[in-house]
Amino acid sequence: MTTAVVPGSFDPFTTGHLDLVRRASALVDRVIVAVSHNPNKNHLLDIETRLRTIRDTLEQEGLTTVTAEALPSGLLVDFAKGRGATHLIKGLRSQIDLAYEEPMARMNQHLEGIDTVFVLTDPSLSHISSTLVREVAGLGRDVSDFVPAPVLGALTATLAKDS
Ligand code: COD
Repeated sequence: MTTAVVPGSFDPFTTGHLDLVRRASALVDRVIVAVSHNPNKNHLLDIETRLRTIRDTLEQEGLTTVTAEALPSGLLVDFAKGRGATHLIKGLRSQIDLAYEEPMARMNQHLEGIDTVFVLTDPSLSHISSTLVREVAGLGRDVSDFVPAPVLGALTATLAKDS
């Protein structure tokens, strides 16, 4: 059985992330969406909310070979190795993404022989990032084009609570 990890902050999980996960699930038998939690980072959605909304989305989309779990502190490759994964799968929106990802991919290959597979973003989704979704939603605009329905509910509730 082939297993790959799709890591990210997913704050929030967007339709771009969903496209990446769907395409990753066509490449391997099992995909683990690994949700990073950096205590020093000011996440909008807490880790429990991100996991719940990702799991609800996966269920809604019928992505039965994909699971989501929190990424423990430590090296991503150690987590991947521990789960029996042979590859990381990441999305590439632009040359900027590639420049950021390349040294990490090389380091992960060196450390544990785990290769990173890059999936080119669907051009119709390449402008979608968690950062911009947070910004647009925070300024009161509808972001239902950019996030799956379970995420939209949690995002709206969190922003209403914070305002
Ligand atoms: N369409 C398709 N894919 C997309 C889109 C989109 N519109 N938007 C984002 N993506 C992809 C990204 O390219 C990425 O592959 C993934 O979705 C997740 O995106 P984000 O923004 O949630 O994730 P990031 O950039 O915050 O990454 C967090 C990671 C934990 C993945 C990263 O920091 C990482 O790999 N850390 C490694 C830690 C480590 O072990 N370091 C030491 C050795 S390298």
